[in-house]
Amino acid sequence: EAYEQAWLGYRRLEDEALRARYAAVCGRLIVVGEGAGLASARLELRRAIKGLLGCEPVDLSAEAEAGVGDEGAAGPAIVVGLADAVRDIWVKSASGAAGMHAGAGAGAGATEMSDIGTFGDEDYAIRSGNDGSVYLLGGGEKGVLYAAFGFIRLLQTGGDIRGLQTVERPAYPLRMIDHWDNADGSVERGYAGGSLFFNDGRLGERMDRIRDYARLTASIGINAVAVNNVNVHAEETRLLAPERLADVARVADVLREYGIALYLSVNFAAPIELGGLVTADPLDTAVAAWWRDTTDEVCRRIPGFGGYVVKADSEHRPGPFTYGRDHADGANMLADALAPHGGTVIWRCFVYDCKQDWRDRRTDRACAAHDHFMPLDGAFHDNVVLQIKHGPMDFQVREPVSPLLLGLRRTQIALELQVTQEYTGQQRHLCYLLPMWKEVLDFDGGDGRTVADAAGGLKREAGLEARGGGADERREWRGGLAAVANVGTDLNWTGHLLAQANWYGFGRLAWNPSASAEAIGREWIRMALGLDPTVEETVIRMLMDSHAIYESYTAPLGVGWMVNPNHHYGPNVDGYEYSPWGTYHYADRYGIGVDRSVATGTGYAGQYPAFAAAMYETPQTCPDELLLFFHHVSYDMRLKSGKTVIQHIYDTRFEGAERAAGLLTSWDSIADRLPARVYVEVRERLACQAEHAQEWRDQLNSYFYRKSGIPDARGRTIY
Ligand code: BDP
Repeated sequence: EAYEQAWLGYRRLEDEALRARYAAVCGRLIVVGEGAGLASARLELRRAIKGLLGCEPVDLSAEAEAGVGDEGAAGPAIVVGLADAVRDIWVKSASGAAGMHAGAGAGAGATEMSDIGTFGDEDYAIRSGNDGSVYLLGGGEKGVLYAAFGFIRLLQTGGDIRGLQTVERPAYPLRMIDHWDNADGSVERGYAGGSLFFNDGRLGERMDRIRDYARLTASIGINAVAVNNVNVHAEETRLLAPERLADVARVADVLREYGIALYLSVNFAAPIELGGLVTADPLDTAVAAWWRDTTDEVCRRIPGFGGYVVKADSEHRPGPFTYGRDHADGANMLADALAPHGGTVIWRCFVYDCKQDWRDRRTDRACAAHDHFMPLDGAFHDNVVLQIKHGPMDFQVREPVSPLLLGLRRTQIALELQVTQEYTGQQRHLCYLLPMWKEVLDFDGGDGRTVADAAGGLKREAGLEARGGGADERREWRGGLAAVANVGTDLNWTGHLLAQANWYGFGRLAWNPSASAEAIGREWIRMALGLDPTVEETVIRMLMDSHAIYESYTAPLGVGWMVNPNHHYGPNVDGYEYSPWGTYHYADRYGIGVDRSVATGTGYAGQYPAFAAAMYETPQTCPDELLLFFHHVSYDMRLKSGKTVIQHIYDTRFEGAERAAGLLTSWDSIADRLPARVYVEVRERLACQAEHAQEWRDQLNSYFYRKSGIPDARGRTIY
């Protein structure tokens, strides 16, 4: 059923004329060459054409292969293959040497293919031939697959398929999704049912669904997936055991057909827990040997294995600190084990003290990642990528950008985002995250080098040169973007159906970080909900407003953390205030916020490049939305908006709750334009959000009224 295929549902296009135009080209399919990626591309094209246009394309691949093209039946076709292979045939056919085209595409000059000689494995072109044929050309098999999905997207979004001259290259080599799935079938911070991969201890029971997952994931250009939780429990530690690898390999096989490399999250203490050694010291030769042997076996069983994801010395996870070693020692030891197989270590920088004394104001969790990792810049081996959360704390709805992202110049990095909505409404509330992610990617600290650049390794040569590094220090860049998955066994994948847009959007941004949040949102709407312009206009407004709405009824002005402990859903202003997690707002009767200035606070502001550091240093220059993240201020301080802090809190809570209710009204306005099931289930979530936003409003307003004693200037009811 289309519903269960998210944006690859391929419902029949309603516009008959459009269907006819597409069908004229899509009636014939020629796939040049063989291989798993090409097979996946062919299958997907057939499926899409059949669904969208209602006609099975005639597959002429075999005829084309045999060179028995029937010139009499000449007409446009879709020609799919590796750029090099197709070009060779193209050149031949243009010179009349072979009849490969089965009548298709002849006439487009070979010179137009000249630029594709430099294509990497994942790059692709979509080209129109003179007779209207469409050529889907990849540098490698992955490129072919992406070309096929790119073309299908054109059809789904009602695009013009004449005169195509598209060339696409991904901005980053690493475009990764991390699952926090546990072997028992649960998902840490999962809000869409259970694990797709695990079921009661077994891995890969739901192969059909995993295949659909691979299709969806490849369709947005994701090429790496870690299947298990970064918190690796005993059961998942055992995934490295030879008897469990067969299951892992079965899953990896399916992902590989879609150009996706499987990664495993590993337990740093696995040599002890699994290997029976007495230590996991990364500098111990027996430990290194255990990892080498284990990794050899993993890579033997899983061709194209991606590598390891590691959460070490964080939130009670074991790590190199236990042995007096640093994170470079730990990461490099694993990197050496993976290097002969081309694998990568994704080492997480979410390292901080989760047992701090809340009475001690000097320890600032926000400083931790920078403090731990900046001194190690340049110390990591070539196949280590440091994965850095977008903010210094933990995926709050508003945080400044992590200064570590811009600070590291000689280390490969990946920006870590959280698609699963742990702190952004848990897929019960609508929160389209792309506007926030775009702000992160575009942030530049004042010197023009953005986070998007840093994640792509751009402009880093300058840094290397500056410290005298020569060509041998320049390495192949492996970094990029990674994100925590928001999918599960729910039939619509994401619980809140509109949360699919975050999954879709993450992949599209990882492919091209300069695409706009709105353009990506519109694409998703067309693919998932159809081509009705009223639906599109309504839903895109809902998506684009939703992050601001969520922010406006939850924790104000960047302070964060006013949620219920543990599950993190719903308001609880002091829930984390007297806890060891480093998550405080310091509200008292005079004011609120965390002083992170250099002059009088924790010094965190000083971790930024000069321009940003100066901006954040004083309340006068700090942007309003981050004021309480950086400063402790009185309730009657005036913001740049002209309002006092307290009045801002009241106004935005009232507005936020109203606007949340407005989302429901918008959705209701398109009720009869949506499939009934989609309408009903999203409506239920929006109704719940509207109600819940009032709870947030009331609890926050009451708290701050009681703390400050300052009434609402507009006299609204505060309990
Ligand atoms: C926090 C989550 C926790 C994760 C942790 C992490 O609450 O479940 O294990 O991040 O990223 O946001 O390691």
